[in-house]
Amino acid sequence: MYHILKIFGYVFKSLGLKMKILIRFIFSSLLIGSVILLSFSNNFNDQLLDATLNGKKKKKTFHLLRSSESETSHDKLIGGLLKAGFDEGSCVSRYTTSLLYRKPSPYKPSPYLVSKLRRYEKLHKRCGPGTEAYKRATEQLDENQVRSSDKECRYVVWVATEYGLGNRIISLVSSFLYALLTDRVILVDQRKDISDLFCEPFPDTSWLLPLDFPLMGQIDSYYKEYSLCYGTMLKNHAINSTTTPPSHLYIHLLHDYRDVDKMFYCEANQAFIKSVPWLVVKSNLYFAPSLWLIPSFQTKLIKLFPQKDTVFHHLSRYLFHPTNQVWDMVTSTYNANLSKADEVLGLQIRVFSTPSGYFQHVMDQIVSCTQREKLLPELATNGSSHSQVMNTTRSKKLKAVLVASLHPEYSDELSKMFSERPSSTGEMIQVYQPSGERVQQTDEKLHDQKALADIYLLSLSVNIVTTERSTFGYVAHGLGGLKPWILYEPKNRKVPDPPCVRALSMEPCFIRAPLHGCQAKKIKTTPFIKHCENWNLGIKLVDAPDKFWW
Ligand SMILES: Nc1nc2c(ncn2[C@@H]2O[C@H](COP(=O)(O)OP(=O)(O)O)[C@@H](O)[C@H]2O)c(=O)[nH]1
Ligand SMILES: [Mg+2]
Repeated sequence: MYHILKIFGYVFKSLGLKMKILIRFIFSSLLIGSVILLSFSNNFNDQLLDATLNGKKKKKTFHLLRSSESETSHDKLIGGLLKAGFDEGSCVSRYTTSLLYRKPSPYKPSPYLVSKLRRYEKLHKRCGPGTEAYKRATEQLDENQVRSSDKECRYVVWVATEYGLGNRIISLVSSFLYALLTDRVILVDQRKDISDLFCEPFPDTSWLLPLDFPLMGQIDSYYKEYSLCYGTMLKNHAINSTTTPPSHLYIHLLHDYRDVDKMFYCEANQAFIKSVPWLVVKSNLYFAPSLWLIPSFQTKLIKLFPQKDTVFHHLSRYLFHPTNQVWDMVTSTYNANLSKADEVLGLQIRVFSTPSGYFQHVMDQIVSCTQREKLLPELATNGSSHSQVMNTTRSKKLKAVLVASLHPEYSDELSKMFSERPSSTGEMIQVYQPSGERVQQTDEKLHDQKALADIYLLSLSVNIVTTERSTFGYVAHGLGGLKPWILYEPKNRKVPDPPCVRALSMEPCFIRAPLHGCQAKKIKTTPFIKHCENWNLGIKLVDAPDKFWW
């Protein structure tokens, strides 16, 4: 290199003055031109990236986002959960989400989970849409028979059902876990707005089920009656040891499933299912806990998730990266309203009664729960002014309350309450609600994007209060690695006593668990499976040893 430069020097010296000036001019123009081009191409991405980082720069206290430290050394691959090398600009949230969290997640993925995900990514790339293997696998669907030579790729097709975003996310996580455990590739139905919400999670391939998938015209009609519904085949005694496996099966795991459908969770039935290349799954449930009760899966699961209540937390952070549009909503709200606070309390208020709306007893319940659990301060005694309280108390903390609800009245009331009278501790309480959609409008693009932004914002809280049996709340606390306080369902329009309870774990509840089938005994005796708080029909994962030692 040194010699080349030396030769270039001699040649340059020997040139005339005009030639030298011309060469200098060309080089300088090239340099300036490329710098301008580079900055232009990064401009949009930088703006979003900046939006993510800006909130952090405004932080006041140490435990919030620490500017220089988190910008340079933040764990953008979240402990190896994510793979490096994706284009950062097309999905800014992928590597910057962790910047917005007030502290890094204390839950680290196991090395086995990390290596399993890397192997999964390779499998998905080999079998995903557009590959020869995918083409061969879909040809089997036309012929409706399994070619023994073509067993290299097997699939789980996750169908988007009519249920809300929370249900979609929890069932997708469960289906992905099933795919991981059975070496299948997951493909997601893209006909609803999934690609307006999430970026592609796997490198150099796609998780979207191609629109020309051969069964696309039929899958909406699949239900319990369908002859290739697995439960129905069992009911009709259509499966025995000599049955040739079909090229696809429909697995019905919706809340209205029958005992025969629940036999999907039995170890003995998995052998037949394994031989079927295409599984079309409809679910609105978080069925992961029951996968833990299938003995051959449990061995793998213990290695994948040594801390058993981290399944949803890790898999949701691995799979779901909001699109730039949604991320813009999250970061702009965060930077404008939450970044300056010393602490954020998330309040997720879902009113399931009909009619839904604002109710005084729900408002009273929220105040009662948050004050009793010391999540929000009491109000100062009547007559004391803001300045008096500030002078007599030491705390000058700013607490932001992020409210997610379809009804804006809850945050309005809370805000009014804390603006009219100071808090007894001197803490400043600021209430903020990013959206107030009033009615559920699932599959409206902007509505669903706002819902996802709300879920992400809730997940950034330090503490979170959610509503009993709300899957929207499940996703927010699971994603955030937060053990929520759960608001009990009010009965007869009265504030429940107690108003809320601390959750057993950050995992979602499997609200329609197969309590009476092959897993009945195991549900009772497995230490890391518990009935959900106040909901005996459901089960959830908690962190506990694998076996009882007494
Ligand atoms: N933006 C927003 N949408 C909500 C909120 N609560 C409910 N929704 C909408 O209503 C749907 C409710 O379905 P789901 O997510 O399954 O939650 P669940 O009904 O509480 O179990 C969501 O997907 C949203 O479309 C909220 O707090 N914010
Ligand atoms: Mg729901």
